[in-house]
Amino acid sequence: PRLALAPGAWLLRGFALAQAPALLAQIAALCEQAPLRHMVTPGGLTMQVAMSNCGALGWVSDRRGYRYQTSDPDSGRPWPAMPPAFAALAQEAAAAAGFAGFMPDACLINRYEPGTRLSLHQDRDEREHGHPIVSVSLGLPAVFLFGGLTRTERPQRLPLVHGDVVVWGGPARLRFHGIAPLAPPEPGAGWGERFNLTLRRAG
Ligand code: MD5
Ligand code: FE
Repeated sequence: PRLALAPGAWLLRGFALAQAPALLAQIAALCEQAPLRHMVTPGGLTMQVAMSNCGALGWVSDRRGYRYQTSDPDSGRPWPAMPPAFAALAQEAAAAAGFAGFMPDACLINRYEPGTRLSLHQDRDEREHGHPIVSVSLGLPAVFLFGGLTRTERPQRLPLVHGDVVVWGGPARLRFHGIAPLAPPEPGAGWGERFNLTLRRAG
């Protein structure tokens, strides 16, 4: 069942639930090849979210700016290949939201610990903005901040839980968005952190 959040934005609740254990195992293996790290923004701030990438292109930030590149700046090696299951999941989710033929070439792996936030921003480092972005939530829940096309529009708050997939395309592709500070786990939660996979056509 798909829920329209806004024109071009579709929430597929639980779409990745069956594959979630396999996705988490693949994330752990990828992060042995290309460890999670806290990147620095062009303004000199260290990001709270820890990041890595897989696929032909990976998103990086440093004092010189934001960009996609084929190698991991920490090791100089190419990013690990994107697991076929990641690309297949992204393609199926995009198709369910009406974007047939989505072929991601970049997967950003975001890790949020309790207290971690991601401030309001737009995703505009990709070569073309005509492709959707597929976002997979795993582990601890988060409150997604879904803003407008200007920074000043007050964001809507959308809870995202383990297994949720959101497809951001068309007119939603350039909306401002962020993540509110992650709440500490409820007693008995199965996880201590949230992972988000963000699958894109960057090149
Ligand atoms: C997250 N990550 O939950 C989010 C999921 C990022 C990032 O924001 O840049 O790594 S992607 C959410 C997204 C992407 C593109 C457009 C919109 C949302 N949107 O229109 O709201 O860690
Ligand atoms: Fe973003």
